[in-house]
Amino acid sequence: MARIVTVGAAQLGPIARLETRAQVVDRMLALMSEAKGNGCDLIVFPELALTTFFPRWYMESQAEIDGFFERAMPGPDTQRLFDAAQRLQLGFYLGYGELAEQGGRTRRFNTAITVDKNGRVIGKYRKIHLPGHAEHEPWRRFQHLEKRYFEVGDLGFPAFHADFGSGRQGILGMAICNDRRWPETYRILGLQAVEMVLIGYNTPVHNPPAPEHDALSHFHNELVMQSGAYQNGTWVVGVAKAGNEEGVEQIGNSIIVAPSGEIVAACTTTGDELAIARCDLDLCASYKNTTFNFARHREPEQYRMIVERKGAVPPA
Ligand code: CDV
Repeated sequence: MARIVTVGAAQLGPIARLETRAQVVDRMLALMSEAKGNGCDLIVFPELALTTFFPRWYMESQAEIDGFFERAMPGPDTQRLFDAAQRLQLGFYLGYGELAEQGGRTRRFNTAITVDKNGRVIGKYRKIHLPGHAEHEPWRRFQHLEKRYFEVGDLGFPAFHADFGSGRQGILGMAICNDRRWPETYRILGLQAVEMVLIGYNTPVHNPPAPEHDALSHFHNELVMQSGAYQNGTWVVGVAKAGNEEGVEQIGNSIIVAPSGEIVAACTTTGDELAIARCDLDLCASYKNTTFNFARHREPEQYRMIVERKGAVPPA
């Protein structure tokens, strides 16, 4: 039986700084209902989906910063998402700021979880590639202080099994925003035979250190996810928090990419929107067993020699 999994890319439009978690969860529940009505098995929300993208502001008060983090998952505001998953028999990916008490200290991560249709967390990932800066940089139109507010994720890139029912099992992986620009993200998951990579993001159109890239923001968004999908024979679902959020224009361009590298579904607005695709997980094998048959064609020994040499061959 074909392993067809119907997936919804649940893009969110802007979230205002004063918008409450409860208001955002209401918007997410509306997208979950729509997804269910369209036969979805899984819905993917953006990075830091429960609040505005707070790293755009320099804040000194730890209490204010911590107001953007979740201390429990599910917590009082997010329990409704888990209940809806069970009621609708619909899994979801959710990005959020995680505040964890670990080893006697408080740690903060940019985190994503995947929850199955029984409301059980089946995968957890903490963002590894943190972009931006750690100190206030007043020359920027807006800040990008992920290096200040989060620690580098400590869970690696774990692939995990998901059961969609009716004999449809698959191997999923997660990444968050800037991770999608790095080939290592997909390759590490590819080496674990991943069949679908779920990615939420918040990407401003304007890149303060390199404004010459602004006009290419959609092209680069598609380029990295399409090549990551093709080169690893996997589906990729990339979902934006989009639109003008607190004066910062963010790209939408949420897409679902097939293992061929082709975009098979896309959002066309910068608001709350669902793009849906029927994803045949068996299509991955056509790439994993041929062009990207790692066991047959990868040459890790050769790569190691190049890495150990640390740079180009010295001039003769
Ligand atoms: N949230 C992000 O990781 N955003 C980055 C921006 C700063 C370029 C991104 O790669 O989209």
